[in-house]
Amino acid sequence: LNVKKVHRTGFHFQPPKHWINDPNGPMVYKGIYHLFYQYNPKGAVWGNIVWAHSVSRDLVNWKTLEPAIYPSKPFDIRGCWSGSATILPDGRPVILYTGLDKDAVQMQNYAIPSDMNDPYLRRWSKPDDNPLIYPSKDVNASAFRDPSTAWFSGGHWKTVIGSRHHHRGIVYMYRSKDFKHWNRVKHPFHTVPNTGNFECPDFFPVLKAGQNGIDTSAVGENVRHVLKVSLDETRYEYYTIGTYNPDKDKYVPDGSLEDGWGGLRLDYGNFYASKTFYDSGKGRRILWGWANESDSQANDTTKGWAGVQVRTWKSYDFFSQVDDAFLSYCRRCTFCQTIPRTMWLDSGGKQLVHWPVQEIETLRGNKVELQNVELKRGEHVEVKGITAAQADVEVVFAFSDLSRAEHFDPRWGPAHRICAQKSANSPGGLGPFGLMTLATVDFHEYTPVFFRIFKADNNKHIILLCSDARNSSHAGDLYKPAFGGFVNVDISHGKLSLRTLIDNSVVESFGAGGRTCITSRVYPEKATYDNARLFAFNHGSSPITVEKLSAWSMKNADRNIGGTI
Ligand code: DQQ
Repeated sequence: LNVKKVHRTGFHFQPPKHWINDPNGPMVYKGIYHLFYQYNPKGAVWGNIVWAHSVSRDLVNWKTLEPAIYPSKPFDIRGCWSGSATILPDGRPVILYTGLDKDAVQMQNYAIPSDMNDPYLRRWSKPDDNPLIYPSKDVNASAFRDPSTAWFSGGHWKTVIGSRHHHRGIVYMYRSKDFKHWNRVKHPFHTVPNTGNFECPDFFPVLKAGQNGIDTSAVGENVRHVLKVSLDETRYEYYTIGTYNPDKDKYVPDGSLEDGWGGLRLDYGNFYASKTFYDSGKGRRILWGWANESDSQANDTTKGWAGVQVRTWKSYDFFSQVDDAFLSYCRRCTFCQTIPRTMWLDSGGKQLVHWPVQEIETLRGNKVELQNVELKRGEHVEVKGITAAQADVEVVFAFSDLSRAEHFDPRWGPAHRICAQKSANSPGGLGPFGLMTLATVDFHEYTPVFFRIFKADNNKHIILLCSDARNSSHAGDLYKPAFGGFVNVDISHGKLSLRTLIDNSVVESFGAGGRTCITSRVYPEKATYDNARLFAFNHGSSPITVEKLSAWSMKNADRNIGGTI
């Protein structure tokens, strides 16, 4: 397999070797963070899935422990798939996960720590009264998985599970008085036609005001609720914000901004199977996502322009032998988790905002700054003096003439399609301007992250953020999509901010303070290590100013097998 060392990440979570996928059961217990994740201990492709286990005191440096949950019982002999952790009121953690029996029937099991005095919770046991939830006849037993963190309200524990009926996505809710005996709530908690399977549902409260998080069981006047699902077919995730009635167990999503199936994307790039947890020590909600190499039906539409040869995950059958089709899907198989993000409700109440956890800043090393650099049409400036292949960049762009924004035509279609049609090199009015990351000095390879500002018929401005991998690598047989998302932010003060974490094969960007996030996985051949450069650029006809740019070399995080934390 073509797993290249230069593409290993320096500070994104990645095991020393082999395949990883979904983050599972993240939690904090007695001051130690636990991250479990879907892992193949035997190879660099999906298969033999166990719950690998790592612990950390700062969400940055990790110690790898032995797998916590692996196939050993009739109720999980064919796989220990995704799930979540719940901290019970007396402080004990419980894991809910999906097990597959010998016939590949999917069911929900629980596991508890074998030794509560071990601060690392290395060993987990699966009590004999498993499975807790077996699929009833009217449930699709091959699409019944990924139990969420349970919450307690109205005298019951509740969890949601992803499923489908034919092509209709379904989130089921189950209720229990004692965490042992679970019954399905009659009405589906959420269901949408023509979506395909819902995976990894996550349901949690967010405070109406401020950036703090709140316990998963919180209800009341000061909170709204968020439901997120991962769509198996597109490999994208969507969320809605809505109102949850804990007595009737009904969730009613707001009719708000829509990118698809009535929801918004958490991240517009390589990001899947995400999961949040409440960090009780620091009072924040933290989001983990899997930075996969995904593909989507949506991206099929860009194929014509991009000439990218793509294959969908659909073509891979979980139960078949790994075949050529899969290997060509999994181009580099250097999957990792995104940087954990603190997440809160935007002050307008219509979307979530995320931002890399503050602790990641402890890896910042050498710093360089640019101030008030004007960039006229076609100009760029190099950010010298940092390790551009492994860096953290924060920049504020300023512009004065909003009248230069081009007219927006609604027929252009979704954001990613506009990013594919209007590349970083296609001159515009206001924009494209942004960062050229992982660039060779001659711009033969580069991954631009940039804004474009348009004006709609109603005189409102439309802001687009793109992260375009199409020129990221000379290697041919790669999935190199142009990703894009609209940014819902007021620009009347003439400024837009961007933060990008660059990590060898990851370009993880946060537009306008984390309102629109895009993660790109890229595999440059030449723009690696010291050959990678970083530039700020403007290809719009209107001049812009790099008001302030701060960039730091990023040190490696410690992700050792041994060691202490
Ligand atoms: N990955 C797990 C499933 C989940 C899927 C299997 C999402 O539990 O639905 O590895 O990536």
